[in-house]
Amino acid sequence: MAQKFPEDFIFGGATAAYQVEGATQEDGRGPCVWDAYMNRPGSRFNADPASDFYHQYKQDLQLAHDFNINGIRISLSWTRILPEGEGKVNPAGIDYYNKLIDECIRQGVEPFVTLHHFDTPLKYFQNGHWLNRELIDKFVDYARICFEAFGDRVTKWATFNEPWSIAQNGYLAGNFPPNETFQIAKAIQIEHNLMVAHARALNLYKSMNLPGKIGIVHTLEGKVPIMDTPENQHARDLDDAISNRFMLDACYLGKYSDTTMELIHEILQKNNGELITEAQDFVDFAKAAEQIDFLGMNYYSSHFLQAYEGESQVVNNSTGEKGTSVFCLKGIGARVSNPEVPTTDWDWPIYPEGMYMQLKRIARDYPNYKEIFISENGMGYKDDFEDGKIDDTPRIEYVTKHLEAILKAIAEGVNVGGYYIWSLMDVLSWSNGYNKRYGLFYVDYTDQKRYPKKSAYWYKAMSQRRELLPVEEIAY
Ligand code: BGP
Repeated sequence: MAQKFPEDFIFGGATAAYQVEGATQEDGRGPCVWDAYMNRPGSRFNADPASDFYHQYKQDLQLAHDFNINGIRISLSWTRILPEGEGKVNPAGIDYYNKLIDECIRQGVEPFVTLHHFDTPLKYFQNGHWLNRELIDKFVDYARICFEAFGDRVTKWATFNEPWSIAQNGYLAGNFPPNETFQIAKAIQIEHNLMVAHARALNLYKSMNLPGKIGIVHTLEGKVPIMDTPENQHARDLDDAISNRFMLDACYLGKYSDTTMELIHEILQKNNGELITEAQDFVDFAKAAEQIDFLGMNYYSSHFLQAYEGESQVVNNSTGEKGTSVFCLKGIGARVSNPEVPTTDWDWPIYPEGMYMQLKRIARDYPNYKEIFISENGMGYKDDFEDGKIDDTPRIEYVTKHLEAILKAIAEGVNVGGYYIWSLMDVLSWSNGYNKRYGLFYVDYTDQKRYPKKSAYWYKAMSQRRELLPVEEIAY
């Protein structure tokens, strides 16, 4: 008999405020970093109206309900709640999220709420962003307001979405604001500061005796040596340390292990940088590591590492033109293509083994973890729309392989409580715009109509039967 997903497994869909809401100027919302960035001269796209979730949320939650989706990741827009980032609360912002959360519950779609999904208030971004430690306290103040307003009903909270993407994309690859490249020391400092903000918000939540659970969402990229030489393995370890291990240690060990710090110091030394920490940070880490309820794991892809001695160089593929990416970091390694592994049009290797490896690795290296949710996984694809139909079989195949990896890890004892496909409906992609689609529901951006893709019917049948289904079984 085919392996079943656990009884209470969540088949969810993921979104993020900035990528779906639109309405960036409505009802008193203040500016965040991405508003200024997306509206810069020469920008190819912006966030209005995105998927118009601000107005269409009832329709989207009805669809989620009808397609047997029992969980949704949403995030809160900091500047909808606090237009200035601090100070006066905007009642319209609180009102919107109250209505949204209530509607989720009414439709039986449990909300998994992230406090920060990349959209830092503009003012703080301009004032040093996460390099400025003052932002840590501002974040905790904002978190308190959210916990007080929504904590009676929200049962899953995440402090941050993908701290690594904030650091890597903004300060190494240069495809997120502030578009800096190769600032390796800054990236590591930002990771640390974000871990402090995470720990303090989590500890605050735990002191408030609210009924829900709290964790963090990390993107865990698989790292594999392209050929098994000691030099390539070391490049793998270095890339893994900066991308994954450094922050997992903070969240689950409550400190950075000696081996982790050796790797981080090696990277810093080769890039003439230093890491600044305060003694209290580690007190907060230790307390949070004891209390963290779950890890949200986003997984899309893995990197194949080759030893590299040269200067840093990065070329981002943000148009979907296959084979155009370059990613080499000084003191770390080169991410090279593996001819045996297929890629998406955006050069992301499709490598479900990497997901399995990361799940096992959490269970092995951080045995105090309680539960893991796959908080994002999915395939960016240029969907063909024909007479209201979208046959996205490649997406179904991609997701199938990843769900197989999850089932394998579950069978071997890893506690995975749910899967949130990225994305519920088509959304704005941060650096790729609107032609890179991920949704179960197609969005016609001209009139905001939704069309269930073949994958939506497949996902529904799977969620009903709690087992993987061959794509051929879906009549569409
Ligand atoms: C994750 C983010 C999401 C989402 C996804 C897909 O890193 O948490 O917000 O955008 O990646 O990425 P992209 O849109 O760049 O393809």
